[in-house]
Amino acid sequence: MNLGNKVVYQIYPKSFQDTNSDGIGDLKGIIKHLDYLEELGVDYIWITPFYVSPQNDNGYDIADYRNIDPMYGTMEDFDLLVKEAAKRNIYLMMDMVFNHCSTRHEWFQKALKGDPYYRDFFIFKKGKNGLPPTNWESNFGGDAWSYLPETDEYYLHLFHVTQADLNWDNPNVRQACYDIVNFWIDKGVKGFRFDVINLISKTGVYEDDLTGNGKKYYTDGPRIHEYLQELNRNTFGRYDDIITVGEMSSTTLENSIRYSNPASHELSMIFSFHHLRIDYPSGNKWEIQPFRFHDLKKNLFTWQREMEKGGGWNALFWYNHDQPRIVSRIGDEGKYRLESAKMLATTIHGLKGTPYIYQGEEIGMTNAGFTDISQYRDIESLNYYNLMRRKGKPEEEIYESLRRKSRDNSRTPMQWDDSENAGFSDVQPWISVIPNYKEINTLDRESDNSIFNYYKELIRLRKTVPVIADGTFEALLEDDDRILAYKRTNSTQELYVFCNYFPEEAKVALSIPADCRCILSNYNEEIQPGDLTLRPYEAIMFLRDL
Ligand code: TEU
Ligand code: CA
Repeated sequence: MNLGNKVVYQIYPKSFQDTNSDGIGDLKGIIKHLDYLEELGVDYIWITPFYVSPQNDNGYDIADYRNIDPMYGTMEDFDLLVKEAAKRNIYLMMDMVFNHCSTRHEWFQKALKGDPYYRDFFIFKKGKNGLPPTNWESNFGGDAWSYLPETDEYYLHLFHVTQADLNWDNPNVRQACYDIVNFWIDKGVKGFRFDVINLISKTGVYEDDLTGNGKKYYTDGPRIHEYLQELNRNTFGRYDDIITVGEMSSTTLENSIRYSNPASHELSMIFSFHHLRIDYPSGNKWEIQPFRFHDLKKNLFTWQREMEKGGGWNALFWYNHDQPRIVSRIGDEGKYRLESAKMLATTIHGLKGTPYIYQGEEIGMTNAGFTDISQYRDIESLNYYNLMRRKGKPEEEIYESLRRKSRDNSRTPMQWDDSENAGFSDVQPWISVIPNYKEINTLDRESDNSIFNYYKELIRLRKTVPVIADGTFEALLEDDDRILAYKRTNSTQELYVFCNYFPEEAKVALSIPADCRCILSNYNEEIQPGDLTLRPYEAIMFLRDL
């Protein structure tokens, strides 16, 4: 399959479209907008978890992997969604959360009752002198272990206390996961996104991490490649029309190549997050630091170059449901919202890999702008707020971090139109709508100049200009302080991409061949390839036939 000309659209169902007036998005809401997605031109929709779940982590805490949470609809709705999407050449990518399951899952419930078969599905350990077995921290803050007085033991949870880690070293756990994947394949699913999948192989060493938070004892663990190959062999690897992507938390380049090189028979591609560490180099996401443009270029370019060299494949993205909106983060959500949103899109959609668009990105949605803790819903954000309050951090500083970094920034309702609640629901939504929906909404696609139409054009170009899908990558102007630029080449074409990341003008210190023609400009102009000076947040793509 040619992964280079596919585009994936990510849907956070809870915030996409409500159709039964409970303030929560649902599967019928996705069906309602399939024409919109077809108009945009995407090939796959990745829908974040909508299985039965107590929703402590908005569905990433799964209690039953084979049923739809009634809040989202029924299996009939799901079957209809698959069918209606396929009519529009759109296929479903399901989110598989196999590092952990909800403590409400029957596996964990049986384990708690002492059933030895299910006890071995999880990681139970004795404490040490009244303390947890190790000093590891949960990714959401606080201990990674919770105490069970009944048996005087702790269980491991790398995320929320209600998300118990599964023991992948147990072959029964692996088989149970493969059966789930096959269940969804039989239902017509053509893609899988595997949540934090590089954390499933623990080293088996349970000791204090004296230099970190425990990550080194479970990231890219000793049997990870073996497990992914086994997963591939037993499930999607039997078909040639299924795509997969692994969410690879803090992985290395070397492993990224192995995970996604077709010769390893693991996954089609991976999400790595190094290019998003650009405003928190320390690794503490709540820290507020200026955006480091050179770090962004260095990380993006390194991954482009090295993945190409090693035969790996990148999933290309700016953000998802765990990250703030990119236009607010490194673009300009005010005066240059249109220009900067299009410029950022140009960077991603010209690169080598498979682009992902997160719902609302295609209309330039902004961060939430919440001002009170009562508006936040995300478990990580609430944990952070409570922990910091306890530590005595000034409230203003906590709010500033949340305002910039909270995962809720990208989880507010999709802004469909300028009617009440942005057309998302006719009742008060589960999380507040951003008041700017009156100006920022999908009705903008009636204007040629809209961000939506620009994304549509980027997708069309990827499907019609072969060098975008298959060209090699070469960085240009690497030391430039304002411009991100690169070149893609195949046997018949050259593509040049120039992006100005700043509100000041930037002179392009490079001349490109005179027979280049401009195929895209975020200022809507036919730009000539001569001496170039980029205007604020300007982006240009030039094509040359060889
Ligand atoms: O995210 C994994 C992950 O690395 C993030 O949770 C990250 O630690 C956090 O967002 C930093 O702010 C995946 C899902 O995308 C996320 O929504 C889930 O909460 C998490 O796994 C647990 O399943
Ligand atoms: Ca609903």
